[in-house]
Amino acid sequence: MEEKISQDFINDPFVQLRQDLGINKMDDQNDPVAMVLRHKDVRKCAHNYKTFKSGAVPGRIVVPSEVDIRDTRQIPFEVDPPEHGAYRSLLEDWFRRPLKEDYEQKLKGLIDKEIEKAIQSDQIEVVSELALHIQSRALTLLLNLPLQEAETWISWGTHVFRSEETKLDASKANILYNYIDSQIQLSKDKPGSDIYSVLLKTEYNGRLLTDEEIRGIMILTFAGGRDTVINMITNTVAYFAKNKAALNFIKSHPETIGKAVEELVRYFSPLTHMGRVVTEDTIVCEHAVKSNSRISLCWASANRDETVFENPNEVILDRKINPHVAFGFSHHKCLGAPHARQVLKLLLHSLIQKVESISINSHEDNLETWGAVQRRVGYHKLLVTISSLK
Ligand code: EMZ
Repeated sequence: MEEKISQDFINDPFVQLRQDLGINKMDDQNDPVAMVLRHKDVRKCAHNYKTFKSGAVPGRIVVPSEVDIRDTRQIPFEVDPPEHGAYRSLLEDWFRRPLKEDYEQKLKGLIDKEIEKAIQSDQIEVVSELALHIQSRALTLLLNLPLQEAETWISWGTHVFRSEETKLDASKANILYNYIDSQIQLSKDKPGSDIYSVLLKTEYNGRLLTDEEIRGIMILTFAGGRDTVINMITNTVAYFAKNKAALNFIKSHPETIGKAVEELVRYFSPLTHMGRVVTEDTIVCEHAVKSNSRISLCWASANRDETVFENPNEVILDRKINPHVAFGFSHHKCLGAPHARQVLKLLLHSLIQKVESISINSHEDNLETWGAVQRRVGYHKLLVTISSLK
């Protein structure tokens, strides 16, 4: 019981501040952020794009801010309505392909293979040997590129802008930018059916997308769905290791997998928060915020709001009402969400079909620090043994 309490504390470190103040003030590279913690306020601010904008200097709405390592605007993430919707509608069909049956079958085959490999090893490090591999190989389907291309992405490690030594690593970011530029050039020279070739033919406002716009779309595709998906997979494996009954519950109730996916995403909230730049002096949750300062929408805190979710610190795999905001809310909702949901759904299918139990041999937490608050967003390392269903 004691272990459960301390674990919940790490998972919902915002509880006291959310209840008492509704805001967590923190500094980020001398550009402070007021984190908005309550579900209702998060949704209200997310909806009000005129006062809380995404279309600021590229990189500034990310916390920690990426202004020093990035000039390219990520699209549609750093664009506000109405342009946001216009860009989004160009991309939506492509990013919804994961819901098609033949795509799903391919993705299932790919994830099954990774789980089978994991079962065959005596021990596996989940972050670098399972989650990163699934994320990168699954991405080849989303971008419609050969599977082999994933080897390059795997070599970059879990985050494209962060390395072990530094939180914002410009030289690492440059590897990604140069890679994207060379891919755009390759598709110009020899058009195919990959995402770059498709974007090069796409029209926006009666003209073709520019290279800079394509770069912005691709940086988002690589950066936004990387550590988030990796944390999601790693947390899920750890969760089933610690809760064998939960794995058995899904085995006997596979029809709950859709709800289980939403619940695990709510509970783990792989992206803690996302910033906005304030356009006029205003009040958020009774706190004055100044024009040109930053707030952030704390999805992780909103998803544990006890005024919205019953028993918020419990994973209820078949939770009926689940208005979580883990993929964002209102205009800016995650473009990669259909893909991420499919990856998690098929991972659950694979686990219930192939796995008897999982045991954790050792782990190293991945803790984030937001002002006075620390949150465990995932693991740096998670060594497990996965045993096969007989
Ligand atoms: C940005 C962000 C997008 C950012 C929805 O989240 O994800 C972060 O991991 C990246 O560092 O650049 O893409």
